[in-house]
Amino acid sequence: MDSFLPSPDCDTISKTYNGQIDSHLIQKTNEGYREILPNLPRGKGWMTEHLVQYQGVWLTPNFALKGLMWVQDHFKPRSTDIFLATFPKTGTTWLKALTFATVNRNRYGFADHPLLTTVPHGCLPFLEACPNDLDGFPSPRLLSTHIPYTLLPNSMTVNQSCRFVYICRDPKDVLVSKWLFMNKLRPKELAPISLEEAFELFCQGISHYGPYWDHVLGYWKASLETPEKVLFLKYEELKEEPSVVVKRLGEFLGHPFSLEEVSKGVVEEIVKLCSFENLSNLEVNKSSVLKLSTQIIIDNRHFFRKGKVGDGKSYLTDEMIKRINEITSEKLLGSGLVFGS
Ligand code: PAP
Repeated sequence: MDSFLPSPDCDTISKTYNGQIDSHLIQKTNEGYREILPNLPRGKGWMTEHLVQYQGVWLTPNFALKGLMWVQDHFKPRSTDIFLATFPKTGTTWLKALTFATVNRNRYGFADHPLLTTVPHGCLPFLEACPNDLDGFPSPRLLSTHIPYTLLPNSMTVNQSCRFVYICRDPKDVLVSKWLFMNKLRPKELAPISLEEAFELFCQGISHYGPYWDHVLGYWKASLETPEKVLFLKYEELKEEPSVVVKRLGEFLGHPFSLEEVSKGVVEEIVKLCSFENLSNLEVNKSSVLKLSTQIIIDNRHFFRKGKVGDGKSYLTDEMIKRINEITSEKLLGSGLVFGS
């Protein structure tokens, strides 16, 4: 299994989107992008000055929009592809670590595992961040994406048997995690965004890849319609019973844990390796950076804050909690999906 691809995302995307790699397809995407950009609705940005709305979803006007357009126009999926799909701050880093460790468990020992020296984002790249590299990746490709299910091209969702693992999280925790994270990344020239402002924007759906509830529902419905293709997980369940969820993950990905592995404690080893306590204390995750583009360089430590369920509530007023709970109940009504209180 050759899924370990040390962080090709970063440099490639920046060169690509800055036009230094001469590619006909990228040029075509860039042309389409320049044509549509001026006419897109704008909203206040969390990390960038503003976000733009494209096909109903709010995106950063450069990186995310171009990435989505490229995927829709030119990405060539393979039937063996596995995508980790997430809305930002719902558990991407954790899910990447668990998936990478599960799929590659016969390849690496726990004592010298790549996750001990590489941030999970470096082990499992973003689909929309590395357009030029993907064709050269060996199968099965393990990729991640923030793109809502409903915006993915049919080539990924209908025509191929690609598999998706989606993780969602209580919106209050997502909002607060996102607000704190984005303010760390927000350029100094822009005033920090207040929690009140972030709350309003989030409730209106104006946040990266938002509205949040639409994102969740897209994958939720797909998981009900095609459970063999879409595994739907909750951060809270993963926190509560990590071993149970990791076994489900292994099963779904076609790498079920044998009885022998279970009795030897392999599942627990994976859970321990990928735990917040372990990952957040590793040197690489305390002091190195992830280079997503020439402009976007993120300290790895920002991906690990508290890793707790329910922490969002300690930042929000009772009124805010009430309102976000009401929006959630309304949006999810009849879907069969519920979040905690
Ligand atoms: P991203 O979208 O920027 O990749 P993502 O990994 O989805 O972020 O979410 C980050 C959240 O997951 C953080 O939550 P917090 O702000 O509420 O603390 C982060 O702490 C948490 N997280 C990261 N790694 C783990 C882990 N191994 N176990 C549990 N939670 C984790």
